[in-house]
Amino acid sequence: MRVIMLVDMDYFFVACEELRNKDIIGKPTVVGFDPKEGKGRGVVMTCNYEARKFGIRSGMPISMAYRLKPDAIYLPLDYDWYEKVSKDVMSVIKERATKFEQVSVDEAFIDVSDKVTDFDEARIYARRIKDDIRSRIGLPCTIGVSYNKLLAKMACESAKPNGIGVVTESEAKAFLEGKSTDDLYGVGRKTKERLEAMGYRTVGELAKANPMDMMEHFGAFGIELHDYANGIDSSEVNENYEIKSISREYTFERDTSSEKDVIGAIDRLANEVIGDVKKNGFAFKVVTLKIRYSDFSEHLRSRSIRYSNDVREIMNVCAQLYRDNAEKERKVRKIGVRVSGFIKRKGQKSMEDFAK
Ligand code: DCP
Ligand code: CA
Ligand code: CA
Repeated sequence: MRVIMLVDMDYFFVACEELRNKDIIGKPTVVGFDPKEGKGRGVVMTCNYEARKFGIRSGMPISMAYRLKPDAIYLPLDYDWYEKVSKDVMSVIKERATKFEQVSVDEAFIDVSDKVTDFDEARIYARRIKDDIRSRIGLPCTIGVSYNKLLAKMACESAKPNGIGVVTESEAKAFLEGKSTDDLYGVGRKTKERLEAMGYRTVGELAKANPMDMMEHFGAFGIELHDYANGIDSSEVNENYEIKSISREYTFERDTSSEKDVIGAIDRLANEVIGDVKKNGFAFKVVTLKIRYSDFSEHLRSRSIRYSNDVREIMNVCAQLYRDNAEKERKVRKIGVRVSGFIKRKGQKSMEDFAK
């Protein structure tokens, strides 16, 4: 039996603000762009449930939120703080998981199949995780529990806020039946409209669709949708693997003692390395040069710098390391350039794109 959970923090950014400012607890609070007395541009990133009572929602123009509740508390975004809290939350969740997959700042899937024997135990286990997060971090969350990711996510949505939602195999059909199609993973406004045009309004109706029909309209995604509607999702909780370093090596055709050759190789390698660094949205803190001599002995030299994603930084540090450390009388066979000590650079996050 598989037991999958989705842990999602409640009203996350505002909850983070509450952690460091007890005065706002219980009062309608919005995190987002400055409303400037209703003239502000930009959107609401999130708001607490008190603010939601007035109709305020994530993604809504901040000016509209202001019209709905001008005397709510409006706070600016502080990603650094939310990310710090997020890290702490994730490490608490991870401790209880066999497999762990973070899906956003405030949300993670875990596989706990080998921690419990049935869904009664799973509910108790979820309660323990919830209590851990409450007592160690001080924040509320909601946990969805089921036998696959799709239903764990949906169970979580239904149990918000501050809840635990369990959907067992025997409950799945009834749970799904009345849901709207856009409650299914991957169904947005457009797909929902297309499904409606085909006569499917609820998940229950979609479950009875002819899979071939779905295939014709949506391709492989159609089959997936039909599976989802029937509570079928075999995807695994994927452990996020973390990139620790990025490196490239170059072996000279003929061993060399020419500084010009070595620096030239360093520059080319640095250019390749920086491509991967940027693709991942990283900045690095450590630069390492590896030198292998013709007798196969190897020397590694590293230097810590201020966070950077500048190719010239790699070139300069490596050139310096080479000049300071290389044994000039020996011939070099191979050169390696490596960067490590990453942080994700800002401006690479989808939520910031969303904020623009
Ligand atoms: N967020 C964002 N951009 C979005 C949606 C959300 O930057 N389009 C941010 C603000 C949220 C956080 O991510 O606090 C988590 O998003 P959720 O969708 O999980 O929403 P909340 O945690 O705010 O509320 P809920 O209690 O409904 O989960
Ligand atoms: Ca959340
Ligand atoms: Ca979330």
